[in-house]
Amino acid sequence: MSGIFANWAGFSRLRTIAARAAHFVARNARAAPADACVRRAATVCWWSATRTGSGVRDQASESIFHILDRFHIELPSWGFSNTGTRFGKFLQPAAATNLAEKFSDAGFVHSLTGACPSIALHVEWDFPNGLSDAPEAERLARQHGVAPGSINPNLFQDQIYKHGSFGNPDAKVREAALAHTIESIRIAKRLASRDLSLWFADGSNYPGTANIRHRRRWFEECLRAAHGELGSDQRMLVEYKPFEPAFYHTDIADWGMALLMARAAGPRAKVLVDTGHHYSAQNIEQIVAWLLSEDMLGGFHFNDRRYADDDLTFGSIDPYQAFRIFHEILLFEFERGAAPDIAYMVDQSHNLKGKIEAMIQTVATAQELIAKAALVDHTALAAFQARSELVRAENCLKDAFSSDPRPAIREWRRAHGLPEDPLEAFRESGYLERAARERAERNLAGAASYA
Ligand code: PSV
Ligand code: MN
Repeated sequence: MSGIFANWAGFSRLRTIAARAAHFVARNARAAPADACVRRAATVCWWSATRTGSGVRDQASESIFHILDRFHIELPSWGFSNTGTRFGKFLQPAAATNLAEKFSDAGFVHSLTGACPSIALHVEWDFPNGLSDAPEAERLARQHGVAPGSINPNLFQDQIYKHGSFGNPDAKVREAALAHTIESIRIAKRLASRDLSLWFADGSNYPGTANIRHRRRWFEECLRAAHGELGSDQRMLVEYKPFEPAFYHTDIADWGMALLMARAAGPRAKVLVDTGHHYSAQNIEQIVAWLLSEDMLGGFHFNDRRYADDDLTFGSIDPYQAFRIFHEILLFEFERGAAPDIAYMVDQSHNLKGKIEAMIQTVATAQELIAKAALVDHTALAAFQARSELVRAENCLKDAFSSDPRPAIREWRRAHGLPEDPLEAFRESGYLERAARERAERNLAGAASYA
């Protein structure tokens, strides 16, 4: 037994709170018997007042268990290898140097967190020989206990993509980009991966150098053609990004453009929200709410940013923003009575932090933030919103955000036979040291300079 029931003072405090709440409920019921809203608010007041004590910790824990049981996060294969900024790479001796090591690292994170059953794969980086590499990925998936997740065509690195892929004015380049996308769909089918995840670097650097409307049409044509190749159980996710590498216009620069593109592509195309792909002031949770109400939210790439696409650890700069995103999703679920079909994925490449360590930290942070969001009292919130009780409504979010779900999360981990502290378990495991010994030579041979 822990928390408020663990000592008598705590128990007395709980009794006092409960008595006050009962009085409050009774008084409100007498004063306005027909006012269901006030009665509900009173009930809510009791619920929130006791929420800090373990009398309701059971209820809170139950909500947390319930959300964690179904909250899965996909890890990116590229997050385990040595990547860097365009100014260079700081090499980590333990970074993964091939697909087998990426599967091994992802599998190890899953074994410690119990929350990451799949790994996103990037075709160019993980399948240098295209479809013929798929059986090896299948074998590695079995060996390391993580399934192949979203398949990401690479439509930005080949020299032919200097002026774009689906938006390139040269029809031959568009054809090549489409052929690569179709091969990626075949890889996905072979691996029973549901989602084809598309991000385009297409854009231009100077005004007047590209016909924005023609490029949009070419995009729609290619996306529609690719959509036609999807299996009946597959989806296409269209990601947006405001700038970089293009610095004047980007063909799919924001959620509105991605939404229109997805609609033009076909019914199984949805929008992917990369949390880092927004300007600092943007209200991401509103975008999420709108996409949800359009049934167009397909997935997330989790990371954080101070400026834009900084690849910082999810929740490291603005955890309240991440919480508000989860809140919109859980509120939608509460109102609809069913969870939306969303692929949660990490998209982070750490140049300074240890890669596996940062991945575990990310997963734990995401679990904490969604657990907090699961503590929002939706019924109370609806009542307060209906009555425009602004401070009470706002506090429904703030109270949940400032609650500490970590004891319940540790309990959840214990209940699932997982280490209570996955980061500590990782540090004690010796995995990093072993990987560094085995991979250092290969990693150091891969040093690259900016120019
Ligand atoms: C582009 O910045 C992006 O977010 C896309 O999702 C790519 O696939 C990924 O990063 C590559 O790191
Ligand atoms: Mn991304």
